[in-house]
Formats: sequence, structure tokens, C-alpha cells
Amino acid sequence: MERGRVDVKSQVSVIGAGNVGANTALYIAERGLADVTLIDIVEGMPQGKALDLQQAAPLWHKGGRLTGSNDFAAVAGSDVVVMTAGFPRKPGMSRTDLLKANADIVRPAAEAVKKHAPKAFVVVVTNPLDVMAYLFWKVSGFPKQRVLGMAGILDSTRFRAFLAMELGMSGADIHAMVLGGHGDSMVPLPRFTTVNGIPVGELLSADRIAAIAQRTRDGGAEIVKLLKSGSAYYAPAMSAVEMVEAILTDQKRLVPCSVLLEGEYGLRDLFIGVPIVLGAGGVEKIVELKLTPEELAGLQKSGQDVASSIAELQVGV
Ligand code: NAI
Ligand code: 2OP
Repeated sequence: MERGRVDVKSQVSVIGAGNVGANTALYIAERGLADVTLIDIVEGMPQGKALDLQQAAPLWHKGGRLTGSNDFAAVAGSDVVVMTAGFPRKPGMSRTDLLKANADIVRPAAEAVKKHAPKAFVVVVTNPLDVMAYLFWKVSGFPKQRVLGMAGILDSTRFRAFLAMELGMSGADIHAMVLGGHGDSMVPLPRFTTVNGIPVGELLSADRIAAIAQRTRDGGAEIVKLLKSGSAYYAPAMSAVEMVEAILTDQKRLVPCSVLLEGEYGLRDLFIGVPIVLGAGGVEKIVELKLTPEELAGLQKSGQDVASSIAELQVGV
């Protein structure tokens, strides 16, 4: 696929046409990034949503084809596959129940992508994120550069949004880094957070920053509580599309993504959020920041949490 030419269309498949999947398709189409195939198990639903989006396409003047399918084989020809199919955690469901239920969805999807789209890059969104990204990588047998989990961009944009609200300044000027697993032990890094280059500590007290970092860790749960059924989807979909765009247009963004570590940050054989360079080669580089002992301990604790979930699922054997 030749990049950087407006007359060459990329192809993205989105597995799971629910809230995150449908909005991922919407943002991709709206940015004119690629043709999109929506795939879901529910008969008629991905076809209906794709047709609805296709009818919106003339209004954003970008063209693009949107199709729907109930067959995983429809991923054929994809440059990027976004994996969003899966259940959110429901009341009464243990973490282990969720792990098993979503692993049963991810495994066949990864096998289908391996068979029908063997050259695709994969952005995994399904929770629990770091474990499902690891599972997708393991089952697909894809090179580690081509399978990534989406969470760090979402957690960082939440941190940015909360800081922007507190400061009364534009979130566009706030640059933030949140590392670690997508869960309670994620690691917001105020030391690497600036407002247009000004360290955030110059503008806010340490207590306020700590409170906003905690709100960031609880960011997903805050929305679940408000929605009462289901979880966040606009910011998650937009975050996944940032990754798709970086790959398709070779942006070489420096962003936190969940990727396979093989000794970096003292962690190995697990997926976790770290800063990477993301471009046409997928994970082009893992950036190893010099962390303080406290920051590193936070990341390693988060790594232990992810590793124990992987062990629980027995995907590591
Ligand atoms: P949703 O319930 O709106 O959509 C999920 C879709 O998956 C449904 O349309 C369902 O029919 C489909 N599906 C279920 N089994 C399938 C199968 N075997 N094959 C194809 N499709 C299947 O849920 P939503 O809000 O879109 O979330 C999707 C997943 O993304 C959840 O696991 C959620 O926890 C996760 N998530 C992860 C985030 C992250 O930061 N990594 C952020 C937001 C959501
Ligand atoms: C979120 O952070 C539920 O992972 C999802 O909103």
C-alpha cells in the first residue's frame, strides 16, 4: 500500500460494531482516512450502521466506503484491524469471568485476522486491555511491532482534559504521559506533563495534581457510574483513531501504547503502556525514559498486576 497519496485508499476493519466500534468507524470516515468494514456478531447491525454512516459521508465531503459484515473473513485486505468486540464488566461479574468471556471473543478474531489479513496492523481495545492485546499477539503470531493495545492515549487525554478544566486553559496545549496497565495501577507522570512546555508543577500545587491524577485513574469508572449501563466510548474511539492515523500516515507520534516488553523498564513477556514511536512500521521504537525510583516502582507494580492476569488466563503457556 502506497502511503501519502490521496488517491490511494487504505482499508480498516473494525471488529465489534458497538459503541466504541461504531464511533471508531465514524471518526475514521470523517477524517477521510480509509474505507471501513464494520464486523459484528449481531445480524444486520454492522450493515445497518455502515449504511447509516455511508449516508452521512456526502455531508463531510470526504468520500470513503463503509460496509458491514457478520463474517470475520471480511477483514481481508485490511491495513489495520481495530479489535473492539467484547463485553464490559457487568454487575456480579468477577474480573476472571470478564477475562475468560473476552478471551473467548479475542481468540477466534485473532485467528481470523491471522488467516485473512496476515499483513495487518492491529489496535486492540477490548478489556482487560493489556491482557487482551497480549492474547491477540500470541494467537496471531504477528511480529510484536504490529500488535498494539489502546489505553495510554485515552488515559493521557483524560489527564489532559481534567488539567485543562482545572487550569481554564486549552487541553490542546497540555501534553501528558500516563504509563502502565489500563487499570487502577496506571501511572500518570506529572514530571512529564507540561502546558506548552511549562511544567504543570509551575501552575498547580502538588496536591491538586495528585487529585487530578487520581481522577484520571478513576476516569473510566466515573463514566460507568454516570452512564449506569455501558462504559465510555467517544474518547476511547477517538484515541484508537489517533493510533490508526499515525500508522496509516506514518506520523511517527511519540505516544503511550500497550506493547510487548522484552526487558524494557525491567519487564518482559507482557503488554503494558509505555512511550513508543508509532508510524508506518507500527511500534517503531520503545522509548525508555529515565524514571525516578518511585515512578519505576509504580510501573513495575502495574506490570505485576498485568502479569498475574495473564497467568490467570494461562495465555502465557
Ligand atoms: P458494546 O457492548 O457497545 O460493543 C461490543 C460489541 O461487540 C457488541 O456490538 C457485540 O455484539 C460485539 N460482539 C460481542 N461478541 C462478538 C463476537 N464474538 N464477534 C463480533 N462481535 C462481537 O461495548 P463497547 O462500549 O463498544 O466496548 C467494547 C470493548 O472495549 C469492551 O471490552 C470495553 O471494556 C472495551 N473498552 C476499552 C477501552 C480501552 O481504553 N482500552 C475503552 C472503552 C472500552
Ligand atoms: C474506560 O477506561 C472502560 O476501559 C474503559 O473507559
